Amino acid sequence: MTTESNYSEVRFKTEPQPSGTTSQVPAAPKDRTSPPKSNTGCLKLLLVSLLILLLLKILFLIVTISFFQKYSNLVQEEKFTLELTHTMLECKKENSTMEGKSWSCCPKNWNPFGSNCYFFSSEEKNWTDSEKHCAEMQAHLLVVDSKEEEDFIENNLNEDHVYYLGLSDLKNGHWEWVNDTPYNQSVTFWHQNEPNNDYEHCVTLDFRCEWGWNDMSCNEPEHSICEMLKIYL
Ligand code: MMA
Ligand code: CA
Repeated sequence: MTTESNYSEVRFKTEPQPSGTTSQVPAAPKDRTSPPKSNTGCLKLLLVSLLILLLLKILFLIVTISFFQKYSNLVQEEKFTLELTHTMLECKKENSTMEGKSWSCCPKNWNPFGSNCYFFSSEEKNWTDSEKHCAEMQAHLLVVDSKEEEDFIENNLNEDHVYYLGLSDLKNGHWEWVNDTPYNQSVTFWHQNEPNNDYEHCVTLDFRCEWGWNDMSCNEPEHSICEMLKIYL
């Protein structure tokens, strides 16, 4: 406070004195009282601003810390689950990053296509056990969503094998995909004259000059195709 009053004194002293107006000298003490008033106003404003700034900083810190805690928990959980299921991943650098993650991965020995990974099982099991086997690998039996996906799958199959898909009418008597994707008649690849038997409730891919779908008994041991979403890291 003393320095402030000193400063105002200095200011008054250095202010140019109008020549020949000695009668205006008593006006100085009047002015001397007003600057501290506006200074306290400024000081209050400054203090309030600082307080708001401090509160905002604290709020920002809380939000940032809770976000990082949540995010790191998520990453840890994902890592933990995946390490138990798939010990080896094969990853590719992605150009379009998904939520800041720049690697898309499939388990070793799985085939990447689009946003999915595919596994062609060399073991032959009935339909239910084939689906179980996929589920044990965090996947499900193949669900065909497009002609492109069907073509990719067909190009990777062995013509001497028959493969189960994730399509059956076991539950409600109409065709249903294992992951509840709606059955779309315009995205089906049935062989000619298939499906042909009311007692055949599960769908396979088999080769008859070309690849196509067939309704089959669910008890027949066959190969199968598993599908899972790519893992983004
Ligand atoms: C034939 C054909 C199919 C039927 C299977 C059963 C190989 O294909 O009749 O429609 O589902 O046999 O094995
Ligand atoms: Ca059939």
